[in-house]
Amino acid sequence: AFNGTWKVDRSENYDKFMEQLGINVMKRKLAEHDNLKVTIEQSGDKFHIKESSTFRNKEIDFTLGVPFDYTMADGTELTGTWEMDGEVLKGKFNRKDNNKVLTTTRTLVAGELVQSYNYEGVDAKRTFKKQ
Ligand code: MYR
Repeated sequence: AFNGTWKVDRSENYDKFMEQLGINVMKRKLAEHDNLKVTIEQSGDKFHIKESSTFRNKEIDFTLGVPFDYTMADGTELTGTWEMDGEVLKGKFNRKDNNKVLTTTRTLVAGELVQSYNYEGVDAKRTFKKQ
């Protein structure tokens, strides 16, 4: 059900979230307009993700429950795991530089893909429309 190409439509509190991550104001301004597009191909518990934005194009493979490394667009390295909880994808990642936890979820709401983010007490949300 997550399969498809999803284009970011709107963000909530994303600037505050990035600020909490320590991303400087110039990068945050650019990131607000990153035109993020995520293509998700799921087969069983394996996912292939194509991420495209004004920053980069990147492909990621992971298996539910199996830890993997991911580098954020600002260069921050994470390691962690996605798991499925009912209809919700739940991700728990640790920053490699300070070991702090970043959690994220993906869920389908009324035909849109909603991704939530939390880092050190700050929540954000980005909503994607199917292309
Ligand atoms: C994926 O499933 O798309 C790959 C793994 C994603 C890991 C967590 C993503 C957190 C992204 C935070 C963006 C911070 C702003 C630069």
